[in-house]
Amino acid sequence: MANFYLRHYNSAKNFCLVETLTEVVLLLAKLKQRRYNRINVISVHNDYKAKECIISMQDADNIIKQIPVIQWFPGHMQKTRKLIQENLKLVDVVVELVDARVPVSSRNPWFQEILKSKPHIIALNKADLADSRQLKAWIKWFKDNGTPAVSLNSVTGQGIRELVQLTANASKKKDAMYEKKGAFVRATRAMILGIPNVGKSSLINRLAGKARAKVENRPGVTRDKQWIRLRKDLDLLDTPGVLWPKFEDPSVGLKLAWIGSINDDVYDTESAVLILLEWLRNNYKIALSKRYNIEADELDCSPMEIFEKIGKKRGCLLKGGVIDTEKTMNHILSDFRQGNLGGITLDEIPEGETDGL
Ligand SMILES: Nc1nc2c(ncn2[C@@H]2O[C@H](COP(=O)(O)OP(=O)(O)OP(=O)(O)O)[C@@H](O)[C@H]2O)c(=O)[nH]1
Ligand SMILES: [Mg+2]
Repeated sequence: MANFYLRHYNSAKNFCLVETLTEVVLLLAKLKQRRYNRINVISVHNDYKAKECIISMQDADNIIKQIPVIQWFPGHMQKTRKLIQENLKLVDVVVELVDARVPVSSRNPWFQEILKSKPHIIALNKADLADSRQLKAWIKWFKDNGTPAVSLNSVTGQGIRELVQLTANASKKKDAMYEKKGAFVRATRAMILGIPNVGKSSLINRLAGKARAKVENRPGVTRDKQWIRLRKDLDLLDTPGVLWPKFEDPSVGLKLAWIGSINDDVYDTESAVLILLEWLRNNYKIALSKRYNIEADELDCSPMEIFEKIGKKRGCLLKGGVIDTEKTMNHILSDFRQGNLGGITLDEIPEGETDGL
C-alpha cells in the first residue's frame, strides 16, 4: 500500500489537510462526485518535504482503486429490508442504533429514505468504545440537526433511562390521538433498526432485564424479527442487521469492517488491518504506542513495519522467528474492537457542509 500524505487546496478559501489514505480516498471520491477534472495537491512524503503536484481524475481513480473494495449485502439482508418495510406501518417510533465510533458511516442511508415522517431517535451505542470528547460533540451535532440523540452502553445500561424517555416523548402524538378519541391508549411500539453487530439485541436484552434475544460478537446473528414486551406501555421489535448494496464512499466499507459489522470472510483482512494501523498512527499515536509498548518515534514507518513490530512485541511468531501474520492480524483487530486501545472515534463531524470538504 502506497503512503500518501497530501495537502489539498480546493480553492483559495477552502483549505483542507488530509493525511491518511482513508482521508485521501474520501476526498478524491468527493471531488470526483463534483466532476472536477483535476486536483491541485501538495503532497508531503515521508521526509515531510512538501512537493506540489496535480492529480488528474484518472490518477484519482487509480488511487481509489488501491483501497480494498468491501461490500456485503447477502440475500438475508434483502429479506430483512422487506421485513422492515412490512412492519414499519405497525410501529410508532424507530430507534436507529448506530455505532458511536462511526456515527455517520454506520447509518444505513436506506433507513433515512423509508423513515421520512416516522418519529425517529438515534442511539449511539458502544459509547464506551468511542472517544468521549468526540462522542459529546456528535450528540450535540445530531440534536442541532433536529434528531433526538442519546449515547448508550447496552452492556452496562448507561443511557437507557434517557432512551426510554425519548421514546415516550416521540410517542406523545400517538397517545394524544387515542386520548382525543376517548380510546384506550395502547402500548407504544418501537422498532430497533441498525446495521449488523451494533448491539440491537444487547439493547433489547438490557431493556428487558434478561436475555431474550441472541447476542454474539459477529455480524448477522439475528435472522428474524422478534417482538418483546418490555412493560405494559412499551413493545419493542428487534430486527436483523441490514447493510446496503453499495458503499459509495470506499472508506465506509473499511470502517465497518474494522468495527466488525462486515463478515470477516468477505474482505482482505490483512490490507484492512494495515490501513487501520496507518490511521491509528496518524490519529491515536500515543494510544498505539502505549498499548504495544513501542516508542512513538518508532511508529514513524510503513504500516507493514508497524505490523511486524507489534507481532514481535506480542510474540506472534512462527518457527524461525517469522511473524505469524494471521495471529498478529487477529490480535490487532480484536484489540481495536474490544476497546483495548482506549476510546476511538473514526468519523469526523462534517464541517461547513456547504463547502463539503
Ligand atoms: N463494548 C460494548 N459492547 C457492546 C455494547 N452493546 C453490544 N455490545 C457487544 O456487541 C456485540 C454484538 O451485539 P448484538 O446485540 O448481537 O448486536 P446486533 O446488532 O443484534 O447484531 P446482529 O443481530 O448481528 O445484527 C456483542 O458482543 C455485544 O456484547 C456496548 O454498548 N458496548
Ligand atoms: Mg441481533
